[in-house]
Amino acid sequence: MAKALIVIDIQKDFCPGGALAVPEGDRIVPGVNQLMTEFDAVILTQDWHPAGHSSFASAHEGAAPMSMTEMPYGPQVLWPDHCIQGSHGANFHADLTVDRADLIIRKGYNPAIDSYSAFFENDHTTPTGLEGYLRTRGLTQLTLVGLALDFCVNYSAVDAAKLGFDVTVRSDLCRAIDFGGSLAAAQAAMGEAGVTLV
Ligand code: VGL
Ligand code: ZN
Repeated sequence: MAKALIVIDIQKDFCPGGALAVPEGDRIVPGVNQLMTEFDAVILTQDWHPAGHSSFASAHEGAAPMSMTEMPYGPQVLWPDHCIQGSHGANFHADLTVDRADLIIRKGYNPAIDSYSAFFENDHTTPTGLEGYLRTRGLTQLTLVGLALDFCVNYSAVDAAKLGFDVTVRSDLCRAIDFGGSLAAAQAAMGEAGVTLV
């Protein structure tokens, strides 16, 4: 049984000054770097959208950022443009120890579907391939950290638990957007799925 640290979306656009800044998003970087030394494998995820992505408010006429829409796969928050492939804001935070990563998995590249989870797109069926990578390497104990606790960390943790992995979320090494009750809903969803929140 090997242990993997999964570091969710610690990118410039999710840190103060970025396009979709998570309050104090940058504060977790030193602790995450330090935690990397305790794991058999370190995996980074990178939100990676094409320009004009369907999760951007700018792609929907008259829609304001942070409003809701209905997609064929369910309700979707419309975000400000962020993490556009190859852009400055899509880069990892400059102080994150990227060299320690065995795998960098990108998500959100499908123009028609958002992907909060590191395991499945928001249709909850299209896989990213991460499950197969973890299973073939025997990485069954997962610890998740990163941004944002109430969106990508939450969706990733719930999917991992449903897939049968042993999942811990280090909430001290996460920060939340906390929009419209999203943090409380995320905490409840993770608890229900059997995720250990510490
Ligand atoms: C995220 C909103 C949109 C996240 C990504 O990393 O939590 N949130 N895209
Ligand atoms: Zn995104």
